[in-house]
Parts: sequence; C-alpha cells; structure tokens
Amino acid sequence: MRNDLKQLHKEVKEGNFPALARGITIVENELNGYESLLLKLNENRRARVIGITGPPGAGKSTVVNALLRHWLKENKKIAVLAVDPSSPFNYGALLGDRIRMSEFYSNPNIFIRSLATRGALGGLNARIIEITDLVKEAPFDLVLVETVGVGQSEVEIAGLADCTVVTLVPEAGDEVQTLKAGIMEIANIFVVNKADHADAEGLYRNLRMLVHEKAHSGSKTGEEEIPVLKTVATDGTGIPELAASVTHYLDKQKDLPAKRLHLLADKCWQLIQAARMKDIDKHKLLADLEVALRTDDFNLYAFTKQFLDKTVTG
Ligand SMILES: Nc1nc2c(ncn2[C@@H]2O[C@H](COP(=O)(O)OP(=O)(O)OP(=O)(O)O)[C@@H](O)[C@H]2O)c(=O)[nH]1
Ligand SMILES: [Mg+2]
Repeated sequence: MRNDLKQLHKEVKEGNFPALARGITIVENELNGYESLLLKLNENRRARVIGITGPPGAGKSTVVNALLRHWLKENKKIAVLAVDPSSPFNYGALLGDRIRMSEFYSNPNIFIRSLATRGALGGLNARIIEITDLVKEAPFDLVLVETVGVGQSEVEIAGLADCTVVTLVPEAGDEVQTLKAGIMEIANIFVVNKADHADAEGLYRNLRMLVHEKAHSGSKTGEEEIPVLKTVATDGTGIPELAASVTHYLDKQKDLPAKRLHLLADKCWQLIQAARMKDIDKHKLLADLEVALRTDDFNLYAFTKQFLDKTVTG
C-alpha cells in the first residue's frame, strides 16, 4: 500500500490525470491510505485557486467554460472542481457538468472533477480543502472551484481561493440592496452575467454604487474598489476582460489571504477534534450515562472527566 501511494503521489506530481482522479477518490472517501497521501503533500505549489460562486443558475458553469476556452488559447493547464449541492450523489453531479463541459473532457490541459456536497453545511464538499491541496500538487496553472453560494460555503470558498469571483444575474437585481454584507466581504470581483438581459444595467449600476460606498466608507477609505464586470457567458462577451481582471488580482496579491489563515485554523481544529474523539463511541456514551444517572451522587462533570483523562493519556 505504502509503495502504491508513493507511486500515486509521484504520478499526481507529474500531472497524470487518472492518478489524480484516483487520489481525489481516495481522499474524498477517506479510503485506505488517504492520511498518508495527505501527509506527502508539500507547500510548494504553484497553482492559484479561483473560486467562482453565486446563486443557482447564475451561469457559473457557463462562465467557467468560457474562461477555459480563453485560457486554453494561452496554453494554460487548468483543473476545475465543480461542487454540486443539488445532487446527493456524485453521479448526478458528474452527469450535469459532463454535459456542459464535454468539449473539454479529452483535452490534455484540462482536468474536470465534480464533487457532491455530501451533506456538508453550505455548498461545499466536506473534503474540499484536502482535495484542492491534492489538485495543487499537480502541475496546473490554475484551479477553478465552482460552488453555489449558499451561506457558509461563500466564506469557505473565500478562504480556499486566491481570488473569489461572485457571479450575479439581473433576476437578482432587486435583492442587491439587501445583499448580505458577507458577499461584499468575500468578493474580489463581481460579475453581472446574462448582461444580454434588459435589466442587467440596473444591477450593474447598483453594484457599482455598493462597491464605491464600501471603498470609501469608514476606516477603509482609500481601499481599491472591487471590479464589477458585465458578461454574456453564452457568447463569450466580457470574458477576456474577466480573465484579465482575475490575472491582475492574482498578480498584485502578495500576502496570504487573511481568510485563508482562519479557514486553515478551522480545518486544523476539526482534524484535532476528529482525532481526539476517535475512540469515543456515542452509543456507548449514552448507555454508560444512562446507568450512571441512576446513582444518587451522579455528577456530570466527574462523569465527563473519565473520558478526558482517557483521551489525554490514551
Ligand atoms: N441569456 C443568457 N443565458 C445564460 C448566460 N450564461 C448562462 N446562461 C444560461 O443560464 C443557464 C444556467 O447556466 P449554468 O452555467 O448552468 O449556471 P450555474 O450557475 O452553473 O448553475 P448551477 O451550477 O446549477 O447553480 C443555462 O441555460 C445557460 O445557458 C448568459 O450570459 N446569457
Ligand atoms: Mg453549475
């Protein structure tokens, strides 16, 4: 097994797609050896991660397609991770994106993988951090992560990505005034997609106003305004400008995004928690507690302490 993983890791680093696909399956499903595979990853990764988020049907996949077409002309090697919350099974996710992105499936410069959300809170896959880490081990220039923006996932994607693109559509125009403050915090670039719709201009103007207010309000005066771009992803209008805006953002960004630190600290916390709780069986806990509760001098804290002592020493 150990040798297999060593070989797999080597192949992933060389950009072998079947090996990468197998590695993702191992990590996603916590199959035998997934921990040692993760332990092999190093921090020397060149791929930058771009998060594409936004409401369902905003055209995220179509934007990703158009960006792929654009960047292929520049000979970029790109991985796409599409997290599909609407499908409880991988099969559904695969099918949906496979149809839309089929033109790239045989392209040696493009790797595409759909992931189910597996009941994780929000719209992300529970293993998205690990999977992205693994993908970054392969020699890609860019990793695009498409995810539906629902609640917590938006915050997570911002931590994961070096650049977060929030895609909105005219139908959401009236809601812009009530856009969650959160979305202003995570967006590095706003895209008004479906700009061929009549009311796109209204949404565009509202967004411009909001990013202007944000840049000039309170203590953050002088902050650069978040770019707002119009696209018609179906015919490629505005896509070169979007690609340029993403590249510009990545080029000027030198520091680790502040949100990354929080995301990784959270992840680290979860991993420690999972490791420490490994030996604790909730059903047995319940049964033990039921018995203990019958004693006259039962004390919850003393009862709990026996487990704490056990995990510390064990
Ligand atoms: N008119 C118009 N239609 C568009 C545009 N971009 C995407 N669409 C259409 O909008 C629909 C949804 O596009 P998708 O790219 O699947 O949207 P999505 O955000 O990836 O959707 P989910 O992943 O299901 O959340 C498709 O029928 C697209 O053809 C656009 O710029 N103009
Ligand atoms: Mg999609």
